[in-house]
Amino acid sequence: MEAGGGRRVLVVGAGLAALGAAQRLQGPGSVRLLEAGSRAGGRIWSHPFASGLAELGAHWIHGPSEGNPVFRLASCYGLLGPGAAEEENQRVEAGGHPLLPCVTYGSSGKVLSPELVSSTRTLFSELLGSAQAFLHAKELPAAGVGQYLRAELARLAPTWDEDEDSKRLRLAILSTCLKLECCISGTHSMDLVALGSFGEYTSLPGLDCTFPGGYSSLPDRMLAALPEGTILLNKPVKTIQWQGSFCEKGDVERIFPVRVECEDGDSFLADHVIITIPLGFLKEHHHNFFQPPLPTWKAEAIRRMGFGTNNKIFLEFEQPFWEPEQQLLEVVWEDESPLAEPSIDLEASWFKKLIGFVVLQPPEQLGHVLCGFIAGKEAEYMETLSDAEVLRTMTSVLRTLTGNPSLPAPRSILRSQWHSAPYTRGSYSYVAVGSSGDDIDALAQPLPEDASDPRPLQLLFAGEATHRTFYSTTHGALLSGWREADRLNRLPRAAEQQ
Ligand code: 6YU
Repeated sequence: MEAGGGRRVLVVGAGLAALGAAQRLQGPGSVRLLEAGSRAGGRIWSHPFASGLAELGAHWIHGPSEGNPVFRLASCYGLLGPGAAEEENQRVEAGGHPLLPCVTYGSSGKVLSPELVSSTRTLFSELLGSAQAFLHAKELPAAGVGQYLRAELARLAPTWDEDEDSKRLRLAILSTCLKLECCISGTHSMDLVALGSFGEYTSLPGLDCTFPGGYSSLPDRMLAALPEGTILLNKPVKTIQWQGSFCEKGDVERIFPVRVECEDGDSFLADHVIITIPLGFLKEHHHNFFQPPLPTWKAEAIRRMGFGTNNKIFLEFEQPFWEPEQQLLEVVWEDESPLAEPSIDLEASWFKKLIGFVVLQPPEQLGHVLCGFIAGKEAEYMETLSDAEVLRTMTSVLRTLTGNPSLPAPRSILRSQWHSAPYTRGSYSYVAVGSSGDDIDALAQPLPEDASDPRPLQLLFAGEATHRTFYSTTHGALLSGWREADRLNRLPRAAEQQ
């Protein structure tokens, strides 16, 4: 979008939704991004660690194939490795789950039988498939995905024809499967995820891939393509006044309906504002952030939707203790069962929520680095601990799992703290019990809601939480930004001149 006359558009945030919107806006006018933080990318954040980079936010392109705009854009910029575009990889259906060569450690210090692990995973993925089939069902057997899965397991477990030890281990493996699902959905418990909407999230085909030069290479390239000065960093927005009549000092002719005030006192006038801030921030601040406040239907959608925490813990080792072909080290606490109540003593057992570790590839470039995943209240509790405490706990967990009490401690640690991040307040959205895809659409609706308002589209809403089928992903975020830019691009010029 060219500078000069024409409509004035502000975009709040500089994550993928915001950059996508800025990239797509057309016609005369100006666009400016106001970002609270000191960098672009938002929940995409490649951070130096060990001898390479660690992804503190998004890790993979989920479903890298032609239908995925992040894949298309990244390929077009030449940011992906040679394997990503191979046709064979693009046809893989992983359903959002990492397909990596795996070893499963039990808490008794032994590696669990790959056959038992694999047959249990198959059972769990069949159950997940059946949970997704309730999308248009009139009646539901349970409100949450977790309750449904546990009821099914309680029904099935007595029919398993195996010894008590294998049954106990199978249930423990299923506990880990449930925790992995919490990481994927970004929730504390699958009991909080709405069963009726679970099938609405759509997986794209393709073997999940990473960015050899870091995920941040994508937002960096998108930003570099915008005119200089488009982005203002360290500019947290405090309030957005809309339905107003504001003018610049010395120019009473040009009236703007929106005024955006930043925490540092600076203010900006606009015809349109695209709001891409995370749902976690909106949940906490929308009451005072918008003046006048949001209509009740939108505020209620924000309240009902889910936004949880998924964190990563990176550990760098002098030497690997895992085999070169192993890319996922899974963790099973053998005394756990999805049929028993989980512990609520965070201090004593937060680390048991960790699902295991992905081995970062390639080690020649990145060093010997494990990336642990942990979701929910336990992930939030982990954020309150010091690096040294987390490193100590991880060392003790790994010594227990490997049965090696003298396993060398990691030489360094880095972890994400998305729940404490003031402008994010968590990791990504999910459809919570009591909510549905309609709430995602409500969040995406522009304001004012009256389509005949002479000053339409004052507030537009983008961001991962506004995409009905691709919420929680980078491609959902990018598409939402394009969607809102297209909405503005379609606005007749006459309406813009008001
Ligand atoms: C993906 C993946 N992935 C791991 C972890 C996280 C996320 N995601 P942004 O937040 O980027 O931008 C908003 C900006 O606004 C931000 O910069 C703020 O600073 C700014 N802001 C806020 N308030 C402001 C104010 N007041 N003033 C000014 N500015 C303000 N996605 O595709 N692959 O591997 C992962 C992962 C730890 C935290 C992820 C992944 C999610 C994406 O990172 C995320 O959706 C987008 O980056 C968001 O972009 P945005 O522009 O909307 O906001 C069945 C079913 C299950 C459903 N889930 C299945 C999918 C699972 C998702 N995968 C997750 C896994 C990982 C590992």
